[in-house]
Amino acid sequence: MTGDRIIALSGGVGGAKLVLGLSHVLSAENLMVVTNTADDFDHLGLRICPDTDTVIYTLSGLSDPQRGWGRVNETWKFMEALRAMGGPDWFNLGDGDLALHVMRTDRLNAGETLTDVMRQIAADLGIGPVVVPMCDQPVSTMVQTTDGPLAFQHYFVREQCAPTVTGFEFAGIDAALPNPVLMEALDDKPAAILIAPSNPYVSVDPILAVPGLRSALKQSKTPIIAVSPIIGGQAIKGPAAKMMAELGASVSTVEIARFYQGFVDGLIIDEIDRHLAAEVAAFGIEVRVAQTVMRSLDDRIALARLALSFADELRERDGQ
Ligand code: FO1
Repeated sequence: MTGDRIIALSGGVGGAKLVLGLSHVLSAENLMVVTNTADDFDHLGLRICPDTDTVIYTLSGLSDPQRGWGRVNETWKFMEALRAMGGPDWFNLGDGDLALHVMRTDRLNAGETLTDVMRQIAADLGIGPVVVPMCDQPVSTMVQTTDGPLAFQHYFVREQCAPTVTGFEFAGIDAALPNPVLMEALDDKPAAILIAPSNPYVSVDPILAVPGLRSALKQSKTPIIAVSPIIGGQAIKGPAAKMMAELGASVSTVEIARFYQGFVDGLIIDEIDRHLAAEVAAFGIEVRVAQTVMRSLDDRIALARLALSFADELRERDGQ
C-alpha cells in the first residue's frame, strides 16, 4: 500500500529551494528530507553541518536568501573578535549560526546522535517536516585535485573551488549506516522519492553511497525522480558544471541522465533543454520539461507540484 509521504534527498542551496517548495505543498507529516552530511566538518572544535543547516534554516524562515547559507540578519562579532586574534577567518560563522553549532556540538559530545540533535533543533525552530541526516556516522568528502586531496570545505570555501578536480572520495562511507528513520519510512512505501537539483557528485552521490541506501531506495518500488541541476549547460550555483567539465563529462542535462541512469525513473529538465529530451529518454528515463530555475517562492512551489504530479503519473503507469 503506497503511503502519502514524499522523501526528498537534498544537499546544498539548490536542494533547499525545492524542499521549501515541497513544504508549501505537502502537510508536514508527508515530507521527509534526507540531507547530505559529507560536507560536514569539525572547525574550531565545532561540528558544522552545512547541508543539513541550510535545509533547517530554509524551512524555519531563518535562512539568508542572498548567501544561501547561514542566517538572515546575521551579526559577525565572533568573526571580528576571532580575526583580531589571528584566528582562521576563511570560514564565516555568524553569531546566531554559532549558537546552533555550539549547541549541536555540546549534544553530540554528550553522546546524542546527529539525528536526535537535529530532530530537537528542528522542533525548537518550529519545523514540521522531518529532516534527517543520511547517516549518523562521520563521512567526509575528499575532493581529489591536481594539487592533491582537499577536505570539501577547504576546496569549496577556502580555495573557492579553484583547484582542478580529478575525483572524489567519501572517507568513512564504509562504516556509514543508512539512517534508521529513513529506512523505516521506506518500509511504509512512500509516494515518491525526489532528488533535488543538487550537485550530483558531492551532494547526492554521498547519500547514495551510504551502504545499502541506494538499493533500499530502489527496492521501495517508489518512483524516483530527479530535477536536473544543470540547465542550458550551466549550474545555477556552485561548482557542479566546473566539476563535470574537469572530469571530462559534457556539461549537459544529458550527462545528468547518464549519471542517474538505472536509478531514477524520471528526470525533470528545464525548458531551455527541451531539445535534449529524446537524448535523456534514450537512457530509459521518463522526461518532463518545465521551468526548473527557481527565483521566487512561486517557482519553488510550481516545481514541487510538477514533481509530485510526475510521480503520480509514474505510479499510475506502473499500477501502484
Ligand atoms: N560558504 C562560503 O562560501 N563561505 C563561508 O564562509 C561559508 C560559511 C558557512 C558556515 C556555515 C554553514 O552551514 C555553511 C557555510 N558555507 C559557507 C556554505 C558551505 O560551504 C556549504 O558547504 C555550501 O553551502 C555547499 O553545500
